[in-house]
Amino acid sequence: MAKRLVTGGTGMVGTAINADLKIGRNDCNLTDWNEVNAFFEKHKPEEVIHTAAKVGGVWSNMHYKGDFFRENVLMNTFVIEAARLHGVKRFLAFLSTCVFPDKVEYPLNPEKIHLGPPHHSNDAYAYAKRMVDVQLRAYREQYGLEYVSVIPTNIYGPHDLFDLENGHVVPTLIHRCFLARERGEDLQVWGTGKPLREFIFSEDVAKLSEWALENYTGIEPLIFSTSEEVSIKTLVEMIVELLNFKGNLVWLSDKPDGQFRKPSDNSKIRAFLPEFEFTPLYEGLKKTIGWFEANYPNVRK
Ligand code: GFB
Repeated sequence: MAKRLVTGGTGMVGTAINADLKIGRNDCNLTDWNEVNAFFEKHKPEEVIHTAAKVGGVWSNMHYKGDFFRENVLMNTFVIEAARLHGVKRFLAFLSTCVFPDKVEYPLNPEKIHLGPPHHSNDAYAYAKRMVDVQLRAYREQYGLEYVSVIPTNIYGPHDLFDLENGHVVPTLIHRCFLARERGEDLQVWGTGKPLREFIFSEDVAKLSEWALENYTGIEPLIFSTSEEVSIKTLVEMIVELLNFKGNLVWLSDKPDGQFRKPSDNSKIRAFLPEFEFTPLYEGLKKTIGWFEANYPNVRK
């Protein structure tokens, strides 16, 4: 078995992936070239799944654009370059559905990534992630490296960041709903509830990533998606039911809706793995909430 390294090994997706070596932010500062280079020199991984990234929900994407751009560009550039220099054979990187243009014909597919500007709410992060595609294409052309990338939709699951302001919608609402229930307060939800999202369970992403690392060599990023759109309102109803919250909902119209929808085309992964069963949203939420309640307050928040 080849020696496999997972960056972001303490994060939501990284914890669910099987690997010989997992590193988190305390093991190696991936925005520092000398540290990254020394790490690869010392540990000599043969395969890499690069999940590490500075990520967050719509709020943090809007308010920390400089940090999101700089940290992601540096991490991705350095990790891919260290992999090349130290002879890594197989490499998988993560993009995100926000890399797609805001105004483009649906469904989203990999040929459309560079056809126009991303949604302004997360453009800094999206451009940084688009550069992963550019770098991998360049490295393939010049060095013949068959490194690959994948595009998961909105991922949720155990070990997520349950920050009340900067997290993604699922972990943030789980945490806020839990607190509202404990304190007997109203549950505050952002926006109108009308936007549509495609959610994917972290353990599904981990399984698909392992498969793709071992089997996929194409240059087109592979979309990981259930292709099932769910409104924020429906998502909230599921979380409320699973947490047995009996209070009132308050929709905060001054908070952002973000992009209205971003439906993606999952036909390629479906064709490769016709038997693969995605975890239904309700089941995934149940597992995530079970994990959250069992681990609270020792969750990342
Ligand atoms: O997960 P989220 O923040 O990211 O979801 P995006 C935002 C949607 O959930 C918006 C609604 O329609 C919000 O109005 N929402 C409702 C909330 N209540 C809340 C809440 O308390 N917190 C949050 N965060 N949202 C991100 C991108 O977009 O998706 C990233 O910004 C990345 O770059 C990620 O691509 C997958 O789906 O809007």
